[in-house]
Amino acid sequence: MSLRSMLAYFVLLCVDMTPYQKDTTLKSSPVCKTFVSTSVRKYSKKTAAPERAYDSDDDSDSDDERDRTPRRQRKERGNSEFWRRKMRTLHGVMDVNKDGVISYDDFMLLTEKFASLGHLDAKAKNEFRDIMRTTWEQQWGEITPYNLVTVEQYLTEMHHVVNDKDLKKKVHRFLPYLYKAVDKDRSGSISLNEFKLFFRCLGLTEENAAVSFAVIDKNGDGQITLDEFVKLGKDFFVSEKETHVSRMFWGPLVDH
Ligand SMILES: [Ca+2]
Ligand SMILES: [Ca+2]
Repeated sequence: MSLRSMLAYFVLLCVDMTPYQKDTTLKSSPVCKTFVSTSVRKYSKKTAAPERAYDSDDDSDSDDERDRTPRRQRKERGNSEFWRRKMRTLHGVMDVNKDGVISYDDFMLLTEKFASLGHLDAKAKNEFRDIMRTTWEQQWGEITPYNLVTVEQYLTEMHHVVNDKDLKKKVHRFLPYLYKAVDKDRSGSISLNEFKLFFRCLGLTEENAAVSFAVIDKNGDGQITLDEFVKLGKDFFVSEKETHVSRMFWGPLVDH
């Protein structure tokens, strides 16, 4: 018997024995164990469903994990102080004029800042304004002077959203619009300079922008794609893991 056929025989033996491993001494063979576990891993890899575009890689709060958890064991989301800090941070960032509420005025002020700091011409400015209007409507609904969102309202609303199966899927729907607005030169990707300009308009520093950019640009190619932007932006809303990098999406978190 050649060495190759001996090896093949041994491998077959390992596979054949796996259902009976409990009763054999072969189960403790490290070679066999390694082979079997590698095969299982390879098999799982091949047959696993493709990763859902915007689901987190390492976020234990992912939909998949929750779907496998019996209903009675599921924990309500959005009760941790960490999650509340994140939402207060985003509220503060979106409140561009810092009057304590998010309103359409904030979005128009952001448009003005972006247009003037980014030297947008009239056409580009109009496009930016249209995108910001759509972004507002997607996230906040009606454009009226009475549509003002306080921090407490925002926390209550977002708590409801992340605990509602259907609403949670839409939590990130404004992000593609925002992405389009930040992609100033319409190249289809966001450069560090575009991102810095965006952060500057939100009252954040270039250093804040560089940190957030680095974590959002997951493949490190120096450009943020729509997928990278939406994926991490969605994780910001749904993850309760303090170690998850999505916490840096909107700059440093407020203290309390
Ligand atoms: Ca405001
Ligand atoms: Ca990238």
